[in-house]
Amino acid sequence: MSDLSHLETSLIEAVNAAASEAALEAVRVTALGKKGSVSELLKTLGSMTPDERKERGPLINGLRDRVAAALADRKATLQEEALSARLAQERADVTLPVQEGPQTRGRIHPISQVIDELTAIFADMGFAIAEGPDVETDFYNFTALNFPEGHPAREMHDTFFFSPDAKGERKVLRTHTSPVQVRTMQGQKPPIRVICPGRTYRCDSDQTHTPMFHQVEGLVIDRSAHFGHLKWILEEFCKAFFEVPNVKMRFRPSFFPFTEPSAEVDIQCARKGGDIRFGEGEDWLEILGCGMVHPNVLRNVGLDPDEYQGFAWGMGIDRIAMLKYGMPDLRPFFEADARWLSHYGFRPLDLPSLAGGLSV
Ligand code: 2NL
Repeated sequence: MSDLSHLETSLIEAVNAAASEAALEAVRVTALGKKGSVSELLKTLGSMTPDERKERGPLINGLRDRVAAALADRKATLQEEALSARLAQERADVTLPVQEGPQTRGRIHPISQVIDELTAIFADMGFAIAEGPDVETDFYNFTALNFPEGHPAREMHDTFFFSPDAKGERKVLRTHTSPVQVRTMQGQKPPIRVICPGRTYRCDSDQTHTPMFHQVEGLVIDRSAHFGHLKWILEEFCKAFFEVPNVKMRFRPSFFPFTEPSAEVDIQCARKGGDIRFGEGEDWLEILGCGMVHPNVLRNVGLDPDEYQGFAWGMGIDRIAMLKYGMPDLRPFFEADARWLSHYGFRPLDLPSLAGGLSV
């Protein structure tokens, strides 16, 4: 028996001396592996007499169980020590800001943001959104809007013309969103209250003009819609959009072929340094054009000017976006520069609403 207890002592010592899981595995193989010392002892049981086996069996099995238990113990201890060492070394600073993942890194372009803001404001006043094609016929872009054939106003628009088609018709890239309102008036009966935001095109490119830009136009047609309603709507819009409690507005007589009378509208502002603020100060800034829909336009869409009247207005989205969000240059709007967008863009889940704030 002393040979067994001798073996046990030396194996247990080796187990407890193992300094790593790899060293411990080596000890396990020398004892319990296929050719291990304990396994070899177990093999001898087969050739013993029943009496011998009765005596040696429990001793050898006991030895195997105690060695296996010591191995398991040591393994647990080594794993615990390794974990404590890692925990002591790898520290997480829970006060660090959470890194932005791809889901939150995306940004809404300022033009999309401003269109969402316009939509929230005018939807609250009962307006619907209307859209139409970018490629238009001469009729929808000009003729229906009271531009006479060959009238110089057609040249004023720096129109992009397509080559004439088989029928000799020359399509255009729309120079304003007014064709959408013409289609709306043809397609539904008054009362009509729509705004039409969208892309517009003019062959013009410099510091303050890009060949593609964005416009929003509004249109109201009813039996008694008048200039007083127009002024109220524009005033409410300016207060809501620029997020100020009051703003003075100035209506100057102007000319558009599609409205009569027509006006250009300035809003009160204060210029301090490079900064501009609305609803205060003594300066004026032009932001839109408007007027009463010309009787010829009503006739062109099949409405009787003696029964119906209305008003319309139009303004540049890019321009009011620059004014509101202090962007000095128009060109980066269309350069798809991710650094510019991460600076001037908006978080995708901060949807503008009148209740929650337009630009929080
Ligand atoms: C401007 C001026 C304006 C309109 C657009 C319009 C549309 C129809 C009938 C009558 Cl269908 N008018 N639109 C009216 C006045 C001015 O835009 O300076 N835009 C940037």
